Amino acid sequence: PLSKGAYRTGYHFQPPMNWINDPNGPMYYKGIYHLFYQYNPEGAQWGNIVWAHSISLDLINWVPLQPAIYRSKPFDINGCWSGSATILPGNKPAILYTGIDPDNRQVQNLAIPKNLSDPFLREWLKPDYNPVINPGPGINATAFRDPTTAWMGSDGHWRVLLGSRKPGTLRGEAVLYRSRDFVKWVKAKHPLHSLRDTGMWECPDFFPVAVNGMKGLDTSENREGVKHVLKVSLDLTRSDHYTIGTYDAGKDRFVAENSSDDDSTGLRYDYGNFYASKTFFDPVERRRILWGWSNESDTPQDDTAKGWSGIQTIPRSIWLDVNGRQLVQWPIKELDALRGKGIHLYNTVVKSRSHDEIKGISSAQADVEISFDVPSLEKAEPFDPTWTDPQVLCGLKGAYVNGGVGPFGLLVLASADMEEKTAVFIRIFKASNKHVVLMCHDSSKSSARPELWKQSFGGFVDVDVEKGKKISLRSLIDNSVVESFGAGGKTCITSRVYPVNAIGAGAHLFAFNNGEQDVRIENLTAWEMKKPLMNGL
Ligand code: DQQ
Repeated sequence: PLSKGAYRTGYHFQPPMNWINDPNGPMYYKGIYHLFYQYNPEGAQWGNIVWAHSISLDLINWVPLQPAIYRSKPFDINGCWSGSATILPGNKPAILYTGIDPDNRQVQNLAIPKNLSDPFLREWLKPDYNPVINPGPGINATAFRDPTTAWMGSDGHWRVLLGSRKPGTLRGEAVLYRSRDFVKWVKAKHPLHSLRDTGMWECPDFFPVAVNGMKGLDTSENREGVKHVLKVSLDLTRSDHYTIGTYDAGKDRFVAENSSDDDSTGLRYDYGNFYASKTFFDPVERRRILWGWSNESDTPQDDTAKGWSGIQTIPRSIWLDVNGRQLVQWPIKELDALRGKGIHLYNTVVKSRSHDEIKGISSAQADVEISFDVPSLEKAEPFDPTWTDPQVLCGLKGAYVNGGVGPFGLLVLASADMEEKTAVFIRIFKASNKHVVLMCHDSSKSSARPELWKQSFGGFVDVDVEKGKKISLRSLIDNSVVESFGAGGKTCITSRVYPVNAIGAGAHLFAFNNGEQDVRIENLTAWEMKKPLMNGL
């Protein structure tokens, strides 16, 4: 029998117990970072939702406070659902969130700090004039939620988006509201954006990115050299998708850059278990930071037995790639402070059809950075153009299906006998005019427990591998989490796994290569990760 604590994470955000989901209202205020999140104070399943609240100086060590927004008024008596913070002029934070009213309608409420001189923002007032936005005509009252951080247009009026679905259709939409004073909101005639057949859009996020450089922009910034990103969480597939485009501030419309992208559901922040994400602007480091929720993939009965469910992924800096086609994400640099004992390998060949243990650290809780050198692409398997879904391809061509160039990468949370292991790997194919790089998490052998959901995940990596013939991987391993970043953060995958033997001191780490082509580890550094202060534990 497993000890209850075996799957708790060491450095990912978690409260001591109970259910958590979406990150809410992240912000920086007077020297302190705030994170709120959907929380059930009464158990390890979703329900009774309030906004739990934690504060931090570095986004890594967290101190818990009392729930900030809880069910107390007719306009939120059945739940305080997701929403966002906006810093109003004069450095005054305001929160817009979805309340569930006595008729189970989704209404939007405003909450303001009781005492602006408290940097912890412990108490929040919900004025009696709430709700500030009611589901009006043309809106389905059970598909109308999750207000974004608001932004100000050049006319000095605020704008906010709400996730919705056009009544009687499967058209997802980001409904736009405008306000002069943040209290009285008027619906715009047209949604900012919508797309047929995508179902309910949850947790929209809309923000500017600089065309040049990695610096983040405050949400209202809009000028030459700025593009906009619209992200929505698709309830139908439980995955987060974003599109890069132009925001026409005059017409208040978002034009997706590539019309064929506009027809599809766009790009993914993370091709694994990652949902209901939200960004915020950090004025201290002038960066935009992404938070996302990673759900359990064991059973609800396991959640009850564990007494908890859900984590937040490591906050990631996010910026526009130099190629302008996608965003790049990287764990915030503050995480490096948790790196403890480390080992370093360089210039080591991983022979065809072999694996090598990476010894010298305890790897149940670790950070591994590795760069591979692929001497030749000659043996790359042919790419079938019908392979359009990388997740399906990772299922078909898993880590244990021998290939040409790859699969090569890491086996993490592996038991000593290697019966249990989660593979993080790269596989390179040859298409008619270029090479296609695939990154996968293969969880099929992650646990000896047969009842678990062991989905493989994958994404294509938009790199020119012919050029340097190099590719990097970074994996944040944390007991039941594997969070990986391919090619410097161009493709990210998060998985939840529940090994029986590969836990604690029983967890091992390997480099592997099931391709025909030898590959070389140019550099590998693996660190044990220390435990930060995590909500009182
Ligand atoms: N979770 C919240 C909703 C949101 C959903 C409820 C997304 O506001 O749409 O807990 O996970």
